[in-house]
Amino acid sequence: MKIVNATVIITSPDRNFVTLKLETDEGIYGLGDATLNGRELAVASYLNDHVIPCILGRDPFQTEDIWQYLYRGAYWRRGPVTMAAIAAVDVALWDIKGKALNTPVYNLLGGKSRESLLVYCHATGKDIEHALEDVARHRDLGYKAIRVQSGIPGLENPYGIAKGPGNYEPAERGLPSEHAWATEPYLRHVPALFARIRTHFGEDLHLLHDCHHRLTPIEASRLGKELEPFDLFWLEDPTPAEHQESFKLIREHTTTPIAVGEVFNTIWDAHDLIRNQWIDYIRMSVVHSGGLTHLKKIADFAALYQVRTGCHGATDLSPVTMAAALHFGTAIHNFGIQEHMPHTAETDAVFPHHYSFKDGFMHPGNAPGLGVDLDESLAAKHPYQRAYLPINRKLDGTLTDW
Ligand code: CS2
Ligand code: MG
Repeated sequence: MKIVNATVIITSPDRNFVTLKLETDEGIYGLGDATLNGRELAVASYLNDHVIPCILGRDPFQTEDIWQYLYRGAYWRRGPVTMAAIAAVDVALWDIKGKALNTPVYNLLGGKSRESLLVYCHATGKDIEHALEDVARHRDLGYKAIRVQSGIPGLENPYGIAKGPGNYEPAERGLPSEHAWATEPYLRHVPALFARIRTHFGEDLHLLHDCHHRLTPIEASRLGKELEPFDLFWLEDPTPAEHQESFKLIREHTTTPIAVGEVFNTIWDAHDLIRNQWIDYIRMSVVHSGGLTHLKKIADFAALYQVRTGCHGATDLSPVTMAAALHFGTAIHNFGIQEHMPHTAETDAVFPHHYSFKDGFMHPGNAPGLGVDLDESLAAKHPYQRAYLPINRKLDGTLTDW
């Protein structure tokens, strides 16, 4: 079998998605997600201008060799644009392989280690009362694990909180908006939020919280310690992770489990975090970490240190990535949890899929390959629209992490 055609399809049903479609001489095609929120066109160009010419004519079954060719052959390794482009090719190849062998991708990755995957959703509210209402709503939808974020007194529009009814969307169309951030009221508020949730909902729900990289290691240590009585499933992205050793300080101060990795691209971003057991969950995604070929190696490495997976699953990862994550999580031994931020009906219409949600768990479906498709004529009706993630500044105007 040979790859004979490759197309990059950019569509914006309600947010931007970049998809790679690889076609073979036997009429089988595969899809790979290449979406990099706010930098979508850079990956599209990387694929069109530099990758596609090199892969036409190759055998799509050679997932390992093609991965190494794109990673090593470029000379310039790593980085989100490169690794998203490699992931798109890799995932499309696994999709082709599954379809050609008439089996779901999970069977190619080790077969079923479990029947379905525990997922967590997002509950948000402009204040504690509204957050409690949203937790109740998600519990009633069947979720067993809920990430909770709430507005902070004195801060307008903090990131991660829905502005109106319905789910929140990280990116905003147009140029980046700017918001004020202050750590002091946040640190005072979050323990009060989780105290109320536990009092109200009892011990059964798994509760999670995302710090969006905004704390210093010592601030994160304090928060982790203060949240211990509320038994969190995890505290996510407590501090930026370029300096992996920052997590040592947090680990030494708190037993609250720590999750990190949605912005990582290769094993080298997480190597020290994993081998020193400074984290409990690695959140790298199929699309931003070089695809299934690389993420499988990362999961196997993490398993040696009892670190489990908790793949990023926000709406800026397309249904192709969600499908790939579910096949991956079905097969690996050290699966922990999967993030589930449901896409809108418009996105689901552009990407019809076989995966499903029921009673707090997801299932990838049993269709050959990934079990997700792209309706190209519908996709063409939704052209790209510039969109960015918001920017955060401290009250004095200094740019901060988010
Ligand atoms: C968030 C994401 O889902 C999460 O954990 O951190 O919303 C993240 O901010 C976006 O995916 C960024 O593109
Ligand atoms: Mg996050």
